[in-house]
Amino acid sequence: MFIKQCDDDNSIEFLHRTDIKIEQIENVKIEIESKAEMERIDEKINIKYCGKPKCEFLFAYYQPEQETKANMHFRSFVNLAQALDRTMVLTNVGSSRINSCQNFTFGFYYNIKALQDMFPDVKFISQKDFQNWLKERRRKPNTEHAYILPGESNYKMELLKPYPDILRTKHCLNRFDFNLNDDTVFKQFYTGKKFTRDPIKHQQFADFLVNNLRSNIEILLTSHFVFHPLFPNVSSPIPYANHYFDEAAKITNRIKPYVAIHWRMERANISMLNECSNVLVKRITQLRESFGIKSVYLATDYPIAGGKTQSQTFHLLTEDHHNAMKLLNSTFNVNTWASSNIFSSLRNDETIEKEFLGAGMPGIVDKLVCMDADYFLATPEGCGRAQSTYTTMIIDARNASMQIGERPQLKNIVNRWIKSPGDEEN
Ligand SMILES: Nc1nc2c(ncn2[C@@H]2O[C@H](COP(=O)(O)OP(=O)(O)O)[C@@H](O)[C@H]2O)c(=O)[nH]1
Ligand SMILES: [Mg+2]
Repeated sequence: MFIKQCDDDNSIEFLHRTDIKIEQIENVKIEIESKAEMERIDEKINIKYCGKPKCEFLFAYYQPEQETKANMHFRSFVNLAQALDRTMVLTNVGSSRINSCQNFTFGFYYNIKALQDMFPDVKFISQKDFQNWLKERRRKPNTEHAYILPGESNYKMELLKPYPDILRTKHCLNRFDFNLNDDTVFKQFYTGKKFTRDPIKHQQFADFLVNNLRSNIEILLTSHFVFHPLFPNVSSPIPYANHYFDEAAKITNRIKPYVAIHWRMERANISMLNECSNVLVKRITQLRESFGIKSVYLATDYPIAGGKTQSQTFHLLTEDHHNAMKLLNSTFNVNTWASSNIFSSLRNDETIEKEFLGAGMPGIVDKLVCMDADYFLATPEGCGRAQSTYTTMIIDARNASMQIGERPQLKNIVNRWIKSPGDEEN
């Protein structure tokens, strides 16, 4: 019976030696029995956290872009978790980011129930529960690491020298009690050039990724620097948590009927800003006359509440930006998230107040107010970042509402307040 339990060669060799005392054999027996006992305990812990004797997680601990893009990237990794039949960790959020260093649970930004409905086959676990699972585990689980990059002429994968220390310090992975060390397998993938242009190539890359990440490792850690979806089938954005809808409704109910302007000032042509503001003022005046619009709502990455810009990639803020805003503000009573007393019940907490004044929470409220607006004006070329996924998400939501007859107040989907050649009226 004892021999049967020995599944490693050292123990068998040990048994064949003649110089071993009885108590040493007893010690080995205890060790082996305790190993089996630990396995049993770990199985119970696994069942508690993932419903199975063995857990297999996917932990996409870092999304490289801000909220709208991070939302899309996160869905790519849910697709991957689904293809690999792994439980997806709901990474923390904050400051318009999704990554393991943030302070807030995923549910602070997103509606987890809606995410589950979008991906009924995928199991999810919160970052906190994932950490608790790791803490409880007797034998700490092993990891494998995958990093995905754009480029190279065709898709490929290579094995790299492990870099666990960077991940521990830079991505806060020292907060997780798993084995991440020089024995961990580190895979690096390249997507190949323009891999999303052709749906067949796109699918081939996705299959390559999935096939090379199939393993029975307990934890698959992933990160990337790819700006496109990893899989060709892209689902709609993960809906925001209910409290954003509640706060947005407080604003819209107070100001309707209203025109919402999304002015994404990042990357504006500085010499155009004055004209951008002038034309916008004229346009709003016309709209008020022709559509009986009462109020003006401004959503912008300009720091309307003072301090830093609302986009972390918006660095060049000049006197021209300030003057453009002054002109708008001196002409109309402009409503913004900063002039609306939103989230008042949450803001006595210092961490939430910091988040509230940063790029995350106001960005989500602004987006929802723009989706509901009677009339929507978006940033024209030259006045800022006209090609913005943030704006696109608003346009897509308004477009969908028009199609299904929801939001009957909508008078348009989107217009740019200065027309470029090729702009369509809608
Ligand atoms: N509060 C606020 N923040 C904005 C607005 N527009 C952009 N931002 C910020 O800038 C970020 C833009 O990044 P992202 O969402 O990836 O969209 P994109 O960079 O425009 O494609 C958002 O997540 C917000 O943090 C806005 O109208 N209001
Ligand atoms: Mg961005």
